[in-house]
Amino acid sequence: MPNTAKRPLVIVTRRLPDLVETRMRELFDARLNVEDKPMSQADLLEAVRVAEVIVPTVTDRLSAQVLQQAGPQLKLVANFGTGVDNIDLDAARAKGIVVTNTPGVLTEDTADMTMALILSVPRRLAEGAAFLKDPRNHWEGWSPTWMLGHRIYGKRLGIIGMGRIGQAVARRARAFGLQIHYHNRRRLPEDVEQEHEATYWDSLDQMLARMDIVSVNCPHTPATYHLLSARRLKLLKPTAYVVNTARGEVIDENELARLLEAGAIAGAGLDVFENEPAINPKLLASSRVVALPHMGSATIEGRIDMGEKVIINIKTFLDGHTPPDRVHPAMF
Ligand code: 8YV
Repeated sequence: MPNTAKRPLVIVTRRLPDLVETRMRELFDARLNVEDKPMSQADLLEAVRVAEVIVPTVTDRLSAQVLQQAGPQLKLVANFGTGVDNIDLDAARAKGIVVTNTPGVLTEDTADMTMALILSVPRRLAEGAAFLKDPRNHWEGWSPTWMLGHRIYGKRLGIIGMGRIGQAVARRARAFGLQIHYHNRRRLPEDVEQEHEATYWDSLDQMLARMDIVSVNCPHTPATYHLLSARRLKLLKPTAYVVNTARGEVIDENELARLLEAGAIAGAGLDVFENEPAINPKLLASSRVVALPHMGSATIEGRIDMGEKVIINIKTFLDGHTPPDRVHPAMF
């Protein structure tokens, strides 16, 4: 007897890996975005009016204004991504809409990208590669004082946000001989601190003034908006480097660009920006900056794992259980 039970309408806002989309089609009345054209505000409004489940990404703003217009049938927002700053969690809760995300499966990939930036910026990797690729340049061979960067081994790394990704960065950075320092909402348990040989700084100001490299690995929340404010960025040593693979909104991007242009900060490795996809042109023009288009978790394995987590969250919820990756506003 064919299963005629009406399948839930699941609207997926962006193109997902084939494997994931195929599975979704099998399980749900899945409305997919095969062109991968980002949804407009009007598309999002239409989606929340008809969908039982919506699967947004970082490019979809589910603001209070959008969620307030959601129909009574919308019960779950299953975010394709760990960061949920694209969703107004309080508005979702007020509408009785459950929100889930995809933590854990992109931790190692994002930590790898963070480490790649920590290694590449001080050593001017992108500059050297770009020099050879530019046909206008003529390399005359090795020189003792050319393209000199700064040593990474033995330097002080300050991690802001010592969650899954922050700790995965610490593991990698220790292997490169970096000293681990961190600032976090709460101090880590002693055994975890010891595991990372990490020094806790209750004062972010004091940590910033003493670090050689600062890595932003905290979520973007009202409390972390411009955590690296203009005032705090000025605390950094002129030889310091800033790396951000979390969210651009955590840093005052215009001030960072100004300080880099003035030579008051040595360099930056940025995978995220305050107003993506717009990027302060000074950052792109600066040879001190390695800028990447939000690729932190951009591995096929990672994106398939994220999709599978979304499917598990939806199925568990539809089966009447609490999804494994339910997000509570208090978590952020
Ligand atoms: C995602 C990310 O690819 O998970 C996150 O928070 O920033 C990226 O890994 C993006 O959010 C997709 O929505």
